[in-house]
Amino acid sequence: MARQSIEIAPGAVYYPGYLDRAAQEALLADVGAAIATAPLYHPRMPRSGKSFSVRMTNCGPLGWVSDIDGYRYQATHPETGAPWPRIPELLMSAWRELSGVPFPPEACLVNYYAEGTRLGLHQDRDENELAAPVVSLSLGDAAIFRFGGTKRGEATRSVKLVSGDAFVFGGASRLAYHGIDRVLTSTSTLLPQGGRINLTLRRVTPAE
Ligand code: MD3
Ligand code: FE
Repeated sequence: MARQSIEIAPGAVYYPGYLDRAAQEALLADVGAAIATAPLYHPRMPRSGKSFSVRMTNCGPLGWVSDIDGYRYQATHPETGAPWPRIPELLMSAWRELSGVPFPPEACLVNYYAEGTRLGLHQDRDENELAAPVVSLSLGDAAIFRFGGTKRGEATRSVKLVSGDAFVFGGASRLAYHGIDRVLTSTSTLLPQGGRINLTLRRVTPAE
């Protein structure tokens, strides 16, 4: 299924066009079903309680949440109290194909970017199994992704992510700073309401 891969930095491998249009539509249907059970919500920043502009939900045994008390993984949706829905099989198979590790992911964070939404530069370090990469898939409108080093202030580069692209961040890139500068509105017809969905698969607890 993967046609091409480009290592943009050690451990950061880009698979442009990983999912064709039919696979994107199938995945979107699965994600829509997950969102119907586990609604998108606006997480809040620790301490300040300020809302993220990105809306989020999760699939899998664990989901990443953020509220005024901090960031953490938990087994239930913060608003409904229900367990997160299962990770769709299409994503489990993408993980098997791309992650390079023999154990399954535990969390799939679903980020929804409406027009004008950004995600500031940050590291993903709430996971206790940093030997596993983060596998990311993009659906819908394109976005400008920013990727830097493992220290704040190091040089960054921009990559345009389009619907169907996959990215794997492991090894020396697992703790790289990254963020979404902007969504390029009306660049995809996949989401009827527009905007962009990003799915990130993660291992949270130690595998052994
Ligand atoms: C590099 N999501 O959910 S995906 C996130 O498009 C997140 O929604 C962005 O950053 C999005 O935490 C970026 C690309 C990505 C995801 C995880 C990474 C890049 C990463 C983890 C480590 C290094
Ligand atoms: Fe991140």
